[in-house]
Amino acid sequence: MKILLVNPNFHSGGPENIVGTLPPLGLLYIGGALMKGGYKDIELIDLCKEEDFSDDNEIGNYIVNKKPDIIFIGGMASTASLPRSIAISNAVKELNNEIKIVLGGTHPTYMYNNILKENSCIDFIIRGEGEIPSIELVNAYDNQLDMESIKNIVWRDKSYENEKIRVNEVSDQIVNLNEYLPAWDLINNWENYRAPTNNEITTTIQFSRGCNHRCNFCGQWMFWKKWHCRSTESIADEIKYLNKEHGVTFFFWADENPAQDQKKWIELLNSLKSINVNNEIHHMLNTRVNHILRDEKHLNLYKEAGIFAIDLGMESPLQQRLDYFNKKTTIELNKLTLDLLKKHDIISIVQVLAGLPDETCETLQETGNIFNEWNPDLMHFYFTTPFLWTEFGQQMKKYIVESDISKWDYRNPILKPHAMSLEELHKICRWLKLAFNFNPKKIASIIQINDDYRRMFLINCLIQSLKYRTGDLEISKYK
Ligand code: B12
Ligand code: SF4
Repeated sequence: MKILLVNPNFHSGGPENIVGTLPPLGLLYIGGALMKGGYKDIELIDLCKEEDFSDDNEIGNYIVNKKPDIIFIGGMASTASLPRSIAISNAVKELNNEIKIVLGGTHPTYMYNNILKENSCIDFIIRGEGEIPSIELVNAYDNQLDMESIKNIVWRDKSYENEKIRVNEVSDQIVNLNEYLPAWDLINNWENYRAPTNNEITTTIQFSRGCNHRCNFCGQWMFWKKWHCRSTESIADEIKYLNKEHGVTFFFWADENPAQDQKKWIELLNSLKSINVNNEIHHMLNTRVNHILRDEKHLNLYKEAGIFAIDLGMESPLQQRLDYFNKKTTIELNKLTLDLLKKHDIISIVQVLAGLPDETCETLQETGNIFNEWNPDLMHFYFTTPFLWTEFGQQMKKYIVESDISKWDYRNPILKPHAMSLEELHKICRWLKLAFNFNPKKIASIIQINDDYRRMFLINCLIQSLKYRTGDLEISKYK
């Protein structure tokens, strides 16, 4: 049984320009699970890195020549990359209709009905965490067993005259993250994964899945069902292995909320500190404002562990927005958090959500002014994106003006504000970001940073931010 894991070629710029396009961790977890299930003939095709194709037909040929029985396909940004997954699957099926194609990830987990109805090239969809259903599905296919008992899959029942889409029961089971590990050996060229900002070999890793918060625009908390993590030993061992065997020194954490359990988190930071003896390992992660404040007296430990930059989904400096998004924080606490990170020489990266229906030139200007005053090290302007499985997505349906989901990547406006055109929204956000990043005071303060690593990282981030400006690009799908 030959299995291919295919990461579709999709790029959207933004944070990719800072950390790079990293190994596709979701597919590597699926690969690890399938190997554990006894399937050894598995290959990863990362089309984000193998880019010498001129069209989908060439990609189809390349894949079909590898003679797979089953293909697992899915991009990390599962909404915006879906059209690429579908185009590649169509190209494969045109050449060989016998190959089975399985799709997974967040978007298919919720939008399975539309996807299967509209795309005959997809045979199966796996919903939620993919590890266990992937093993069960391949096993059932391999041994011609019934698909009915496999939880979390959606499939085409051909025993009906016109075929029926069957949606199997969803399991309550949560993956034991100590038992299922990514199949790192499937990566054949780690040199592909150097970050543009520091030229270090980079990867995503994951300690925990899920989040106990309930922000109204976010579907991640419901996707993972409940917060669960692996042992601190197992992730520390994985970091040691990746560093020693593959030279990885820059780790971008995939966790939504890694610090949720303070006891485990501090234990983990101590393990990370013990393996960061030469200060060569660099971690960048997302966390919440309340955890930075909670851990104030441990922020030196964060640094000793190798955490040099923290991404904060602050979303807005306007309290009514924070309340609407259900962020459960206040603007005062947000400001305090940025001050604390600055005091401890940890780079702060702030994500801002712009483009709600009530956005105006004034609210944008106020957002820019407040962030200029708060002075995080970096700021990303994202356009609020109404994924339909979220409460926010349901509320925003009537304001959606962009139906091409390849643009649902936070870099294109999807909702039309009442008081401004999409072009105005675009331009103002771009201008605010440029004015923020290239404020002479900011540049002067970056140049004065004593630490070479942080100074060069920030300078390179600014250079990269010029390369693709917010919402200004149409990157070719083949480049
Ligand atoms: C790390 C990360 C990045 C890194 C890149 C990592 C990389 N590999 O290149 C950076 C910062 C560069 C980045 C960029 C972007 N990202 Co991002 N990113 C993440 C993050 C934090 C972790 C992704 C991850 O590795 N998760 C861990 C793995 C194990 O989970 P998983 O991928 O979901 O996989 C599991 C299941 O979904 C399923 N599964 C997944 N794929 C498949 C496929 C098959 C066949 C099967 C059966 C199952 C299956 O099984 C897996 C194991 O259980 C997530 C949020 C999150 N915590 O997941 C956002 C997230 C994936 N990113 C998102 C977005 C929008 C983007 C960007 C478009 C933003 C932008 N404009 O730049 C770009 C797109 C870049 C690209 N080329 O696709 C969104 C996607 C939303 C959506 N509905 O599509 C997310 C969910 C963030 C969010 N909350 O909105 N990202
Ligand atoms: S804190 Fe982050 S991961 Fe958790 S619900 Fe809010 S946006 Fe989603």
